[in-house]
Amino acid sequence: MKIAVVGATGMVGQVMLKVLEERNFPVTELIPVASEKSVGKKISFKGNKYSIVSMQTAIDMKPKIALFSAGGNTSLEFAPKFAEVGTTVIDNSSAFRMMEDKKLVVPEINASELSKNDKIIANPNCSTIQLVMVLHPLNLKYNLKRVIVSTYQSVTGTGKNAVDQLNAEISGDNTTEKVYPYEIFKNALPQCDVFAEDDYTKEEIKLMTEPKKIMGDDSFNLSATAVRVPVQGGHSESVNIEFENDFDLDEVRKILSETPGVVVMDDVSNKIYPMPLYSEGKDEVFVGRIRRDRSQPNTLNMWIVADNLRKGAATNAVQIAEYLLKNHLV
Ligand code: 2RA
Repeated sequence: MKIAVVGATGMVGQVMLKVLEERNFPVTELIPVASEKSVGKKISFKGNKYSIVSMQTAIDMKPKIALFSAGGNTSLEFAPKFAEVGTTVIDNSSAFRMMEDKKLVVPEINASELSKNDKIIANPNCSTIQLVMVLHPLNLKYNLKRVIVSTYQSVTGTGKNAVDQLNAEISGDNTTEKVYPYEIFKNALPQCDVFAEDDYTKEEIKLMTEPKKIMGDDSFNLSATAVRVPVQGGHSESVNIEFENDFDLDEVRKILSETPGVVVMDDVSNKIYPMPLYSEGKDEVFVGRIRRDRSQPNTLNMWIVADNLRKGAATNAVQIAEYLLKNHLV
């Protein structure tokens, strides 16, 4: 199958290529796309060398699927052009996520919504994906009433320049270009993305809106605070969940441990809990510190960690492509 990866030289694009290889996705021809300055450069994939091509060249090659991770403006301009030539686009930007006529998909939750008519499919925000992987099975059992989430997000979510800023600051080089408004090393920035309405950031608004669309349920409330921390392995989230109905903690752990793609790491007597240093490079969503909230009935706290570049982006996108292929939707 002819597959394009748009943004092939970016952090997520590189992980998309890695995941396509690891999962042995049936790529017969790879079409790597990046900015004009990268056209002609070679990249390796499955032991072969491929030249990076321009967007128009890729469109003209009519790939079956195009995985996009090149920013919202690029997606808005070029995803429809790929769709016009019959390509199915899986887009990792926020451009199409909340559009009425576009599907926002986490395969374990709502892939069944997909049809042959979906030519542009939105991949959810990384911090959303790990959250809904845990919320969904619990919602089915206990009915969510209100969710409060505080995130501790990896600098990889901002891209390579942010990782470079952190590593430069760690080495004492404070001359590098600042991606963030402040130093990130030894710091925590209560700002992921730009501020929008009601002094929430765009990241927080994504966390408060995308889960309802993915889960097909707007009966519960969400409030979010997104924080950037000097970490590289993945995003962590402290989540407080109030249900309509009471729950049993052992049953909660059993439900989550039986949820595909979720791993329960919850044995505090042995200091077993999820941490981003150990989630890096893995595709599962790790959950621990599961405990009843003594301050309010029907409420629990938990800690959720995942590699934001993998299940939070590249792996989820490739899993959507696998679903499309398996169900003859491409
Ligand atoms: C971030 N979720 O972490 C956003 C985009 N990847 O910055």
